[in-house]
Amino acid sequence: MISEVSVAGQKQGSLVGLRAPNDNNPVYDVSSQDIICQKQGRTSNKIINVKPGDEIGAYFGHVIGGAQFANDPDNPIAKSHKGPITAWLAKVDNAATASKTGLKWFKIWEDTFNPSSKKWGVDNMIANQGWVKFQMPQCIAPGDYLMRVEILALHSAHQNMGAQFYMSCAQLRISGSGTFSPSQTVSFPGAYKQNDPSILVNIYGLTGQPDNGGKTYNAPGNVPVIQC
Ligand SMILES: [Cu+2]
Repeated sequence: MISEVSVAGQKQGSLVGLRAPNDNNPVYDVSSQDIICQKQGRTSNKIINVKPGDEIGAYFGHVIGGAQFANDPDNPIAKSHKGPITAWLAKVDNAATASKTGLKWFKIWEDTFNPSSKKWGVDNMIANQGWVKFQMPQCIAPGDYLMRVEILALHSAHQNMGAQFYMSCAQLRISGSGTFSPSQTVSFPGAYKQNDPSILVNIYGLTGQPDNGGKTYNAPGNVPVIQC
């Protein structure tokens, strides 16, 4: 689960500014309200201040804080759990109190699959000790946002309802003078269908390796990352 956010290298504290689940079970049902910010768990009353261009980190661990026990092989996540990582924003009036439903989401970053290196976003997150890092786009307009960071594990996605979604939402207040207004947004739930070719997918090639058969992979949602 995502249990901490960093901004420009500053860790914000465990669960600070987050809407995070109480347990690390994934969401399977893409039509469920839980696909927005995971199962309702703890909601921080804090808002995280961000400037456009800041490096954002989202820390994923097996349990809150990281490892469940020393040398936990499933921290930050089991190595089998290959898949893409995406980050989304939705404008809200007040990030600490806004409802998570009915929002218009746009994608600000993704790390899907590199067919040459055969690395998935999850592989890169594991190599970075659970930290997912990306830049807050320069063009984002000032105001409050929910930021949704999603880890999608595809190791069992060849069966219906087998894809595992892990996400949390961060409560952000973005400063600056950006003017971006998204032309394409999606809803959660709604953006994903259980039988999307990115969700119902066999990522194992002919040799049984999680190499997506050497093909590229598009994260679900059918929207490109915004361009500033
Ligand atoms: Cu799992």
